[in-house]
Amino acid sequence: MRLLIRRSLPLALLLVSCSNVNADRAPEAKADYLANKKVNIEARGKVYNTQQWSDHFDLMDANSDGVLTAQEQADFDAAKKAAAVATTAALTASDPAAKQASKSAPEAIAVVSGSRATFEGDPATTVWFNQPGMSFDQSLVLGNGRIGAMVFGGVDEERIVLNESSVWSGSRVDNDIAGGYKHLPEIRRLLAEGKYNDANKLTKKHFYPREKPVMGQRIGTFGRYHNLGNLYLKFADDAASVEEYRRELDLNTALARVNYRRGATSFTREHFVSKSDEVFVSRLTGPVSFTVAMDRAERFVTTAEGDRELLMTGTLNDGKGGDGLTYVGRLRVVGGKAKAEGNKLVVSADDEVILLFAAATDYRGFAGRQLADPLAATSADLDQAEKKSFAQLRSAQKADHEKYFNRATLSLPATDNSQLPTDERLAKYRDQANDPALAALFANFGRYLLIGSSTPGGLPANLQGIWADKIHTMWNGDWHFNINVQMNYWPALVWNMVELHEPMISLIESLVEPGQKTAQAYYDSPGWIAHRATNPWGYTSAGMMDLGSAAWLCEHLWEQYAFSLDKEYLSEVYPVMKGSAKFFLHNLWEGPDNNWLVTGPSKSSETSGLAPNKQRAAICYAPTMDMQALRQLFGNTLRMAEILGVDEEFQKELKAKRARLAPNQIGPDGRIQEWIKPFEDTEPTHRHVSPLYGLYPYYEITPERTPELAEASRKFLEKRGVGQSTGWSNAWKINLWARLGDGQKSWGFVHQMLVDNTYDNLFSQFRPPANEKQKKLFQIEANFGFTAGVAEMLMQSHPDSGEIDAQPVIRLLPALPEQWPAGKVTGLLARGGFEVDIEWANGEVVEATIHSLNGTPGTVRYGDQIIEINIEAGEIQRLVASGSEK
Ligand code: FUC
Repeated sequence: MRLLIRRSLPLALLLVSCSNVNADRAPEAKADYLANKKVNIEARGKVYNTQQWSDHFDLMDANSDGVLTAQEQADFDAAKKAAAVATTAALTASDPAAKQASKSAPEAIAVVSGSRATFEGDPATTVWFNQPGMSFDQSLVLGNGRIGAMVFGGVDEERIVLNESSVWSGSRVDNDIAGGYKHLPEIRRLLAEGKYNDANKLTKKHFYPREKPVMGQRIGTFGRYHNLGNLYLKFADDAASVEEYRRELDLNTALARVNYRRGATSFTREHFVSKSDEVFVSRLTGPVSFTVAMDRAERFVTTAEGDRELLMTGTLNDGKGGDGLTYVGRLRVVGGKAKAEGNKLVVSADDEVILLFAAATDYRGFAGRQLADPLAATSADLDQAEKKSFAQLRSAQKADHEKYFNRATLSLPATDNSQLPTDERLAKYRDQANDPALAALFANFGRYLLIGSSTPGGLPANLQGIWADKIHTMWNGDWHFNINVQMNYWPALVWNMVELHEPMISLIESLVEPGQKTAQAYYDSPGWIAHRATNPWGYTSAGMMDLGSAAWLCEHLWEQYAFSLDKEYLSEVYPVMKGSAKFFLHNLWEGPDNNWLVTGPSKSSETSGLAPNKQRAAICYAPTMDMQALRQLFGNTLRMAEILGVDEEFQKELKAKRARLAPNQIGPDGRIQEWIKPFEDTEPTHRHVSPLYGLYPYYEITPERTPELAEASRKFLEKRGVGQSTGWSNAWKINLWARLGDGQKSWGFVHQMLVDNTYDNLFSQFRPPANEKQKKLFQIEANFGFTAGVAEMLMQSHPDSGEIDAQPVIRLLPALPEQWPAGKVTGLLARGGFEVDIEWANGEVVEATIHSLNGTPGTVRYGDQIIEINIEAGEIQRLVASGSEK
């Protein structure tokens, strides 16, 4: 079908009828996740049972090379023992508050009987349940970018998990150990000679920090993101059975609502977190009578402040044996009657009562509220909020949320399955029910979560966004940047939430100062560098050696400009970009192959190749991803300098060295090579797909301009496997297959994620439940990667190549799977300053509108049709299918 060009105001878009679609199951057979991993581990000459594998896996990721040293193994065993002792102690503790906090999950089991509530709402924007949640992964998730709440909705007892984005232990310390550079020539010589074992040892010895991130029970100076606490509402006993229970989250307005009837009485509870007013608000309607309490698992005191306020406060571990950051959670009862009883409040009301909750810390760092006195600040927040009516609070919060959420929409065909409560809907979907709208819901949920966990001026979304129910968050709930934090921000630009990308930019800027010290200390180098993971304390030290990940961060600096064309912003971030480029320019060396310039010691994220001499190239030189990320970094830095008209000499250096970087290579088996030589994979189905960085998120590999490399990427991706993997790995693969233009393969991973990587409340699950004994784990980046992937299937706007002057191309429906024959997406942002709406039916565009934001010329591609766009800022170009002309 050809598209015809119509310039005018857009007509009202047709509604697409949502007929049942014949969806086949994913064409791929499910690989046995665990078996794969076992193979991977055994390929290293080790034998692990399932439990050991699971434990090993957790620890391995804190490591730089995937091998446990005796010391690490001993630390881990000790930590496990300590954890067991601590748990037993908590369970037998006589302090009722500690007991309360320790039993967390089973808390909210409630008997809900009688008639069921039925579906009302949009299946692409409603998360709902017929019963209370039993654990955080069944809760309704709320957030204002800083304060988070997870609502369980119990009828006898409501538990709400509370979060605040700066609740971090640890402290700022100098972790660098100077002098590694003295050994760089030797390490590089060993690498060039293929003596990987020796290079590995020497790197480990000279490139380590005073203290690296620790996991388990011990808190080091790196610190950890923690749960803030729990809020409990214990309702007065009522023997009447619960009818018409419904617990619902409306993604359009960010309101959580719990409704039910007991006997003749109806109860409603509404919850939201307001950005404008910096408070979490709950309104309870109906004759209510309940006790309010707050606790957390450690380091807290809760006291009643008068009859209407509860104050929970404490000081976190600084990781050096002292007190670190101070946090405060303060709750106020507005309306009804309230009376303090010990450290609880007893509340009752005939019609309604409102709870306001404020939270703050005294964290003062690169982002966040920068408060000296969180006690005073939370009081002031509550005083301010109390002056407003519920309706005023709600309308301000709704506007804050809609500002971002309504900029884009997505709908895919709904079916009978789409009408079910979300947990049943997922279960039936797993059992082969057809439900394209479920993918739309999951994608919309990613947009929702980004609004909830990111706010301009705030800290960026961490490994769990801002939502943690535990003190010991996995991987410290930090900012890992060898995939995770970048993936968190993949949907921000394309889904039209440019402002929410800002916390990511500040995170990168925050690394410059400590990263300059790190560059000096370890590399005797100008510029700045950081190594794979960071925290609010400016951690940049060596130890985790996948160097390319720091260059990867800088992609975000450029992309923000590519979408917004904001020159003022560009001059602000150019020095950051330049600092990173300077580091890498200084540290490139001429490797033994073809005079190519290479990085090293470095690694291809968290995996290693087996060299012909049977040595493992864990620490290596010129892993493919590094080279791709450097071509991108140098290219983008060059473009910035050109646009700003600065640094001519530096531009020349960048151009010259960029041309000499080791190129992408295709191995003898036809796959893109992960290392500079065609080493054997030690982990053929490893979750990282590092050498495909050049395909997505970067775009130096495209089917149009580099078809051989695109084909080699396809082969690489196929060998990495199509079955179960970590959430983020599957999410990345949605995007990669979309870039290869293969909608069916992308859909296979969409499907895989909905089957394997999704909790009932739609949080993404890191590990598939391949084995009951494996610990489940929530990591949020897969939510975001999924949302970005769905956009990538429907519209892409990257240039066709990594050439410096390559221009963006808007591709309509580049990877549409047959399972989504009809649908509508609006408000997607395209590079070059365009907003794009697409409506399609029978797998073809019915109408697309391209809205120019700043009058730049653009190119649209639909199949083999190329359409040049030349309109003024604010104008709209309609493209309608021939035959459906209006
Ligand atoms: C990276 C990944 C791990 C995990 C961790 C938080 O290191 O390789 O799988 O997601 O980040």
